[in-house]
Amino acid sequence: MMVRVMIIAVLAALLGACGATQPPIVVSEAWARPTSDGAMGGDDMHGMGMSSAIYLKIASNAGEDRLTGATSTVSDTIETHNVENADGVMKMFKVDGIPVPANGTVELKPGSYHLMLLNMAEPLAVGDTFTATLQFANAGAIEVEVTVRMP
Ligand SMILES: [Cu+2]
Repeated sequence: MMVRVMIIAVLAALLGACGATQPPIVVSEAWARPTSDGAMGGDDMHGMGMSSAIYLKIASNAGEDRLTGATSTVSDTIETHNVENADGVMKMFKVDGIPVPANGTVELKPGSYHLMLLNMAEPLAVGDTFTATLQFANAGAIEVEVTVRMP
C-alpha cells in the first residue's frame, strides 16, 4: 500500500515536470536561398561549387549556448558565417560558431549570421524543403525543416 502511494507520487511529480519544462533551445522560421539567387547563392561562389545560405531564429529558454555547425544531405560542407561591411563592401567570413544569449534570441538573417552551404550536389529551387541537423554546444543536435524561398 505504501509503495503504491509512493509510485503515484513519483509519477505525478514526473508528469508535472514534463508539463512545465520547455526545451532549452527552440529553432524557428528556417529558410534558405535558391541556388540561382546571385546575391548569396551562386553557381561558383568561393570556387567551391554551388552555394546557398540558411537563415533561422534561435531562442534559448535556458543558459547561453552556441551553434557550432550543421549537417544536411543537400551540402557537403556547412560553415557558420557572419558578414561585415568593409569600406562599403559587404564581405562574409567564417566564424567559430554563433553565440545564443541566455534566455534570449539570435537571428540568422541576410547581412548577418548565416549557415553557409558549400559544395552543393544539386540546386535548390523555390518551394523545395530539406532537413538540416544543427549542432549546439550544450543542447546537442536539433533537426529543422528548411524551406527554400526568396529573401
Ligand atoms: Cu557565407
